[in-house]
Amino acid sequence: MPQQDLFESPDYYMLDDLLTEEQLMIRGAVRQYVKTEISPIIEDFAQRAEFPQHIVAQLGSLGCFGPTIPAAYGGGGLDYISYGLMMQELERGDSGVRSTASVQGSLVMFPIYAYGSEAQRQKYLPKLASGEWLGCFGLTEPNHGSDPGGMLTTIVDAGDHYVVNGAKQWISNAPFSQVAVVWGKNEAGKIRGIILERGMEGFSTPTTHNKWSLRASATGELVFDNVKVPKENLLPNVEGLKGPLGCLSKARYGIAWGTLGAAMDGYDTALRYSQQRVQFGRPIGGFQLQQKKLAEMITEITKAQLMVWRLGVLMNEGRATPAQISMAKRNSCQVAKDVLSDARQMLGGMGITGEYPIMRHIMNLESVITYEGTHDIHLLITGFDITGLNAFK
Ligand code: TGC
Ligand code: FAD
Repeated sequence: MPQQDLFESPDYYMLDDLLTEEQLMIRGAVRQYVKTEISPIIEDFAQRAEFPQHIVAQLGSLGCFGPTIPAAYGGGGLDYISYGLMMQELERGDSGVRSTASVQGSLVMFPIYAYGSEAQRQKYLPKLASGEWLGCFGLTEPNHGSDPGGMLTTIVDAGDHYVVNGAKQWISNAPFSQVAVVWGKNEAGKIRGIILERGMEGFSTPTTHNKWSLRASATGELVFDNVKVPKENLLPNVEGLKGPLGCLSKARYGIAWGTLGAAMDGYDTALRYSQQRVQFGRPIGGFQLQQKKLAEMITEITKAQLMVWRLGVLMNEGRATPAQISMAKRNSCQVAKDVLSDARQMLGGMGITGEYPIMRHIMNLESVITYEGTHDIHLLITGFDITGLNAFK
């Protein structure tokens, strides 16, 4: 059985002073939800590699889907720091839970809101916001991951409908989704987005098995075999790679906050363990080597907290650049990986068990550091931004 969830978030620089009453209340509500509904079940679901499908409705009623989408469409109408705090708390519970919310809010609801017709907004957004429907986002293909611009999926105009052909791989939520936002090329080679629904003939979502990471999140393929899609399902207001990349900016921002939640959980667990675990007649937290680990963990977490808070302010002002978001996503992933690796060592043998969340977080982060742009790709985005020289191709 996992330990009781006693999590307290570290706040070494009193950053809570920078948060509004509303933001603190939202964080508190999601934290409480994670303690009561996620922590008691998540280890078992991860061990069984099963998606806890019942959390979709719970996350919807808590307002975790599309928190920045206007309330008129079922969203929360909240600011970006509130959104970040929600992702932090969800990922503190499990990266897969945060993934479910990131995909639904930033990768499915956002494109329908930002690029969709009014009819599409009315039809899809309220059901996605409430969790009645789950959505997924199909960009990556078997032969085009970091280089999505080379995608082979096609969306061809067939008169009174479109025909979609191709395949997407590594798609979060796919096996349980009612709705898929899919990116493909038209006859002119231009990237367009289109909404597919479960049940369309020729559309299937096979599950991806044998993952050692994100085991409590469902991953699958999207296979399109001459799928006939109504004309009104095309997203009318965007063309080109900037469409899907614009969605990724929102999701990457959420991950920058989210992975810090996992890091905080590692630090909090290791700190508490070090005060209780006695070796050589003393709590191990009294040994210098363990204090070095804890001191470096809290230093890195504090630096990263400042970075994501400032990024949140820039997001709220509409001034954050994609490259700034890349930097924060990359940094938070690295901080989380380093903190959790040290935390695992501090727990000795107990660190590899499901009694504590550490090993599950470590495994999850191997996906998080890869999806939404790999660690290398985000470094190259920074390199391009500061030098003006493109090192991708
Ligand atoms: P490039 O020529 O640089 O850009 C094409 C157009 O896009 C614009 N753009 C952006 N727009 C908005 N937001 C961004 N973040 C943007 N980045 C670029 C750019 O200005 C340009 O616009 P325009 O008007 O000139 O056409 O494109 P490129 O082909 O050279 O590729 C650049 C690169 C490598 C950075 C990009 O393709 C990339 O980011 N690759 C990584 C792929 C990726 O992140 N895939 C994620 C798949 S989804 C996922 O992983 C979900 S996991 C979900 C979960 O479970 O949480
Ligand atoms: P590749 O692009 O083949 O990269 C392999 C290696 O080469 C990496 O280290 C990369 O950094 C490096 N590399 C590539 N290009 C360069 C370069 N120019 N210079 C230097 N190094 C380079 N995608 C979706 O569309 N929707 C989803 O919901 C989704 N969910 C996912 C869930 C999970 C669990 C995982 C693991 C992935 C998910 N993805 C999703 C896909 C994810 O975005 C891709 O895996 C990721 O973008 C990397 O693509 P790739 O796996 O094809 O790796």
